[in-house]
Amino acid sequence: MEHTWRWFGPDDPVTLSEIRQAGATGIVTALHGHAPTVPWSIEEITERKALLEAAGLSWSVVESVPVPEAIKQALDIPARDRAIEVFCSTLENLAACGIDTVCYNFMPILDWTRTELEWPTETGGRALRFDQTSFAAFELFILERPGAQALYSEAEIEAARRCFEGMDELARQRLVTTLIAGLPGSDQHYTLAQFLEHLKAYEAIDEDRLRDNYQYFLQKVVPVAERVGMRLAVHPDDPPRPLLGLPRIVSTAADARWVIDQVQSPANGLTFCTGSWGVRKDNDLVAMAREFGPHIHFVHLRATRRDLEDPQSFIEADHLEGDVDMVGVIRELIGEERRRAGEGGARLPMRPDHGHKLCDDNARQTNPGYPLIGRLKGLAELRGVECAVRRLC
Ligand code: DNO
Repeated sequence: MEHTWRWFGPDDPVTLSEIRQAGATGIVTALHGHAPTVPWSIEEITERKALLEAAGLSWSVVESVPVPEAIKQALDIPARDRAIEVFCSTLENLAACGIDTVCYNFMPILDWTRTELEWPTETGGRALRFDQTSFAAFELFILERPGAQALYSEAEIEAARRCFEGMDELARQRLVTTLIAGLPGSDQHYTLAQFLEHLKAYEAIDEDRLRDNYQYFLQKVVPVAERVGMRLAVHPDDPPRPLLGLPRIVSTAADARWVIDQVQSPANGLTFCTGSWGVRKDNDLVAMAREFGPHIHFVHLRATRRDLEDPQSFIEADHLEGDVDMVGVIRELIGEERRRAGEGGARLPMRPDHGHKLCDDNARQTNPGYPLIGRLKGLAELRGVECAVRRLC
């Protein structure tokens, strides 16, 4: 696999030189903060690419080209169609610059979601965590989302109330910021009032309707991607289930099958994110890596561990110590890579996804989930597994 590393651009406290030292050869990045209504220009893309190449790295994958709400909601048809045109122009310009893989997601309003960014691990590091009770406390007692009570049992509401009452003002504020002020990569920041407004827009959009909107998007975008030699890789929902009454439609193996079936094309593929898919016990990741192998254009390797008492809560574990059978997944991916090599085919970029804050990571303000040393450790462990599997299988 090609070893890549997510970099958030010139403002990322982790430098390109450090990334090379960590052992990555490819960069995963985007023009973060770019105006969503304007295509990325050839000049802007060329400039960013040159910066990476001057550091001895290549621009391996774009993560992400954002899919605007106008496309996901499709409530204003001309605005939706304009947004799709912008998305397609960005794909064309990226392809013209020699970039061939783009990750995106189709999660309504919120990208990935966590309730804790500094959860102490047993060995003294800091991890990201999703705690279902804290999340319910936010939804029920801070956001006070109309209709939310119906989604919870009495016992869950009671636990959420106790959790809410146990938090001081600062802790409540921190939870809000963590949930809706934007984790890295999402480029979206909301106040509570704006957030409720956005949620309202989804009152008329159930799962079927969101699927229709996604299908329309794929039917328009995939042919353009195929024509310019671009591989699209949808990122799964994180966590992989509906939140806040919003539909989520890329959470299971059946969903992945659905995506692939909408438009049969080598351009229509997946980001195989073990961390996101792996939160669900009913996702058998080894079987999924085997089944979807030819459609996997990009790989995120990360492990989560579900809580024993509440499997809806999870911690981001060490890369090899979560619920996922990481060795089994890597074995499947290497099998896929060998199959591709036999066909003279496509590269398979992977990145160590997220990492604990370890040692000197605490001395700098890196993006949540994206410190240097924690990811360096993750990459080293994953490369070790890869190397052993290659030798032995
Ligand atoms: C989190 C990431 C996500 C991902 C997007 C892809 O660390 O995996 O933000 O980049 O969902 O569009």
